[in-house]
Amino acid sequence: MTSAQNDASIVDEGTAPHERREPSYLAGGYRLIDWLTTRDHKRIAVLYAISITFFFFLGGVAAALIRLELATPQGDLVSDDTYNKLFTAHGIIMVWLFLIPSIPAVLGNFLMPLMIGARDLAFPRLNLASWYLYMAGGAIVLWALLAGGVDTGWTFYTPFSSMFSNSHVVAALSGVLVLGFSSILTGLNFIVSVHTLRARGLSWFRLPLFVWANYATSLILVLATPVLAMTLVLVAIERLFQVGIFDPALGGDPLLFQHLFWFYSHPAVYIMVLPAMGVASEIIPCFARRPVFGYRFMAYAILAIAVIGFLVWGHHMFVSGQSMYAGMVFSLLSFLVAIPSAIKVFNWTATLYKGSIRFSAPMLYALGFVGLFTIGGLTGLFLASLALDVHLSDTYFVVAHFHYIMVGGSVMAYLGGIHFWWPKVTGRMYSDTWGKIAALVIFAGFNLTFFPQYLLGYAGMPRRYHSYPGEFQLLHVLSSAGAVILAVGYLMPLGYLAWSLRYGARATPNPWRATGLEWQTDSPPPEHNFAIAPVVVREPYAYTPEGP
Ligand code: HEM
Ligand SMILES: [Cu+2]
Repeated sequence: MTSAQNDASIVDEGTAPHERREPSYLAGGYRLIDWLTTRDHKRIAVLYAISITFFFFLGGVAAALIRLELATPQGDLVSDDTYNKLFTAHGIIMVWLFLIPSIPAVLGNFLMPLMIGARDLAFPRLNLASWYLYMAGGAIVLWALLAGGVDTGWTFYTPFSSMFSNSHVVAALSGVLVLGFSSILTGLNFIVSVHTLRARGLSWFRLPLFVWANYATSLILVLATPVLAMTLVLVAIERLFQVGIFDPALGGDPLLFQHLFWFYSHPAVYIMVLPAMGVASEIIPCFARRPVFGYRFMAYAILAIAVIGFLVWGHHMFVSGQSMYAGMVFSLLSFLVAIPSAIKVFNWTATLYKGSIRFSAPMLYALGFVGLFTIGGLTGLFLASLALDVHLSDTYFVVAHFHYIMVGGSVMAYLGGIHFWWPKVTGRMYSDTWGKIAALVIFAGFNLTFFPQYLLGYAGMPRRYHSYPGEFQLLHVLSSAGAVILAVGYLMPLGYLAWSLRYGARATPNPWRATGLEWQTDSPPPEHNFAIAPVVVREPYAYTPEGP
């Protein structure tokens, strides 16, 4: 594209690109086999979207049963053993089958090539292979859960997992291992693509923050996931061959497992939240009609979070018996990671300042993300304080903390991204009113579900128990009631988004008057993304109150 065509207003009028319209990526072959053998990053993104939506609702069923059990103090709905299996299934599905792939594999796959002005990712076949690995890992995990389940918690703590549990630990581990390879390959693909396929004029500091976020996430995926893979293999070896690695009775060290597990799993929480930050950074400037505040700081903050995130794993082990001095260092480093996170929150807020804000559905989700992420992050600081954590560790306070970040934060942002890019992906507009209603229902349901859990945890309710003293019941009932509202909220988009596929108005190339390259091509984009290779001549987020 020339600089003139790069001006979104020209594309908006639907002139040049519309006249010589290439068929959209959806038009090239409708059969199942065309989809299952596609190498188009956009179709692979759709495959991922369908698969992770399935797992999201499956994990949701487990959550619903957990909340139902906790509505009464007695452990009466399911047995203690079944309850253990339920929260393990919920955790494994939500972390590895939904949250880790959600934004990178769905929105990232669809948008990374478009945003950097490329025809596809660097390795399209590898991209398809990642999806097959994801499906294989999902099938193995599903088998483990259906064949009798796993009762270790998603954290697989040893020596329980390696020596004592009578459930399908090895099968579940194997599934997660395969899922790990899927993430590593996606990460690799993104890294190589950003380095080699950027359009002419698209220097690093002109990249959309969504690209920066997914790039940093990919670095974590590639560097941390192998540690998880190795750790899972070690657990399987100890379990299958009684080689002493983690079990003290065999001469092993149980804390070694926790170090290795959290060395992956703390960075993994940033795999879940950095892409969400990327989504918010696209939506907020667009609906405030303002350039993102402090673009470079936003990019550096992403990198800082990715790097410091590797140094704080020991904050999950304050009560494990690790050295007090280690605890102090991990506490300090955990406070440090809050600084770049806070910079991002301040900069999103500053972007809104004097903006001409439109509260459309994607914006409501993005603002919900910022608020809920902030609450989650701030309560992380409570947990990072050594003395407080002794009181709060393994209570519902921790459960509330990570749900505020992973559900209030990441899931909210994922939904915001789905609403923002839905016209681009499908070529259809959905009802903004329904989008807004769903966002509000989700926001209300979420807070009613999880805020009481902070109070419960502070009052001493331990996590992973299926019965509890009667005085906790009121807060538990509130939480379960909130979960019903939240479930309704999550089901709503399924309805109006599906409806839009058939009856929604046709989307123009750039319905939100956004500045990213992905809006400079048709909705839905042609198979090779751009009719003419784009040339970037401007800084990102060149928003003005009236025009693009
Ligand atoms: C300001 C940044 C953050 C700080 C200081 C922080 C601090 C902590 C601490 C100290 C714990 C351990 C609590 C305990 O076990 O007693 C914890 C648990 C947890 N955090 Fe955070 N956190 C932060 C951000 C995040 C983010 C961004 C995510 C996810 C996207 C996250 C997800 C989790 C999870 C999943 C757990 C519980 C793991 C488990 O035991 O199952 N945290 N956090
Ligand atoms: Cu952590």
